[in-house]
Amino acid sequence: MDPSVVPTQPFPGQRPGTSGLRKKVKVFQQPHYLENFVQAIFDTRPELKGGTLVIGGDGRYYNREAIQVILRMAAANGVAKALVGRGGILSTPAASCIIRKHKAQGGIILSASHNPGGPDEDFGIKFNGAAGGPASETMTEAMYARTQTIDRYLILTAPDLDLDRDGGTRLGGMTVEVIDPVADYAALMQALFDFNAIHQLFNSGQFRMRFDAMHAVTGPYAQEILERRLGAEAGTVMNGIPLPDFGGGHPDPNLAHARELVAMTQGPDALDFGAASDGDGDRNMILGKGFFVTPSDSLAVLAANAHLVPGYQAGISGVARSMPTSQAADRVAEHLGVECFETPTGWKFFGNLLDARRITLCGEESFGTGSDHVREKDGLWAVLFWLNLIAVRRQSVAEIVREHWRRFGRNYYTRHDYEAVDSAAAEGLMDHLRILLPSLPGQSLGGQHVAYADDFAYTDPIDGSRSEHQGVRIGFEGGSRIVFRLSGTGTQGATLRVYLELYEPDPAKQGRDTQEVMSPLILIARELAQIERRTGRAAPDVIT
Ligand code: VG1
Ligand code: CO
Repeated sequence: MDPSVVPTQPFPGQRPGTSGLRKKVKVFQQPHYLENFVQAIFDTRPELKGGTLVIGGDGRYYNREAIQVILRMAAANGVAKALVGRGGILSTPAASCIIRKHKAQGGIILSASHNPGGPDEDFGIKFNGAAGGPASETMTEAMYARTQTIDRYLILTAPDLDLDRDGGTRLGGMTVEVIDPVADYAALMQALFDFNAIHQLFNSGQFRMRFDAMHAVTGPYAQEILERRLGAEAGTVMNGIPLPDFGGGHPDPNLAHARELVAMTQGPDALDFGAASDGDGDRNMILGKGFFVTPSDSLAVLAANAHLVPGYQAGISGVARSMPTSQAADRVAEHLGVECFETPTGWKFFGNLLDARRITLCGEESFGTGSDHVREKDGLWAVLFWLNLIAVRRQSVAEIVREHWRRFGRNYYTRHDYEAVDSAAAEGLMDHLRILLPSLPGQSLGGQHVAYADDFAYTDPIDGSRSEHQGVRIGFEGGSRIVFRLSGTGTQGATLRVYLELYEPDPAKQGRDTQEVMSPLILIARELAQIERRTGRAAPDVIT
């Protein structure tokens, strides 16, 4: 089984986006396409030679085929040991946990997260480093540069391995160990949260919940943790079997795509608690009885209550949020007297702050919350955190959040997405906004005074690296904000994201409908960016 050296040629466009390289399955299926990118990982991460590599994915279409190729390439590139999740399954947070626990040099995760799966849908691949977190921009730029000059890759000729049985085998000079994808992760959750308290909550007869795994990777994790270890009744986990096409849906836990679950938390027979996770298990949505918790509020509530949970009893060292995430967490940080950081969109920007222990909790408005327990956002972790809080505080989700608003004020928040817009039109819209920026401060838009307007740039406080053009921010006096940016995870045209935030300190005005409260800001955003004229869209495709 000598490694073959296969001649190849560069493909254009193998630059990782917000979270890895995402393309249509058909693009990945072209001869040499996957191989080129994987070889670029091995060529730019020399520590993998002689090291341990974790491999797994969200179970989507092409997951198993890709893993077999990556294993043969890992062996040919001198990796000493590969740890693979049984059935090729590893959620993103579990992969991060396993990299850290087994002191691996890195991991390759196959996922396009919340994007649909299937032969005509999306696939993705990302590399995580030894700390367990997504590759930094410096690393992904090096990989991209390598893909542009690549002329060969190394691969063994060998039959497919059986990935469905735990245990070790050899592939050339490499050991392959098929591991339980859930065990290490479940043990970590048990170390962080008060499982007895949650167990009692589930058995109180006073609490009904459902967890929607959306036919994606968290099914087996949620069944083990919620149903088996915590004693939730059978059937608590819905859509619990990972399917290659996620049952035909978008495995995206939000009000638009998790409709069935949302409906179960409404009406006379409403559940007390509903939660969902995405394709690769790193996102979460939290619902109470007739109540939706915005991810921005969720981060703020977790920060304010962290001391009630065993894993964070000693308090938190700091908080970070992505720039478009609402400023609700900032107010909590100020109250606690801890640092608060505003980073560009994408989990990779939290890694340095977590490693340096400057922050304990972090989150994004896009249904991502996490902590220093791993280096990825973590869907089930957030769900368990909420369950732990409910068990300890003996209050409903709505009571906990409303009390939070009374104390800190409410940051009304919504995001409007315009999907698959013509790329040139979307770029033109952003250019138009950038040109307007210098003239905006001091102006009045729709009766609101612009306090600042800029194109967000970030200097990492730990390594000094700089990231520019991370989104256009317009801040108003009083704390309202409008943010515009283009998505870095889509695979078709461009997606324009418009993020809107309005601060309301008065408890008497905190119970209003979000879209109604936001309507003046929405109008300002649409007019300022000339959304309809430039994109041809009169309304957003998805509102969250
Ligand atoms: C989106 C979200 C971002 C998140 C990223 C990856 O990126 O906005 O907050 O980190 O997805 O999440 P973008 O560039 O499309 O806005 V996941 O769950 O896809 O790994
Ligand atoms: Co995800």
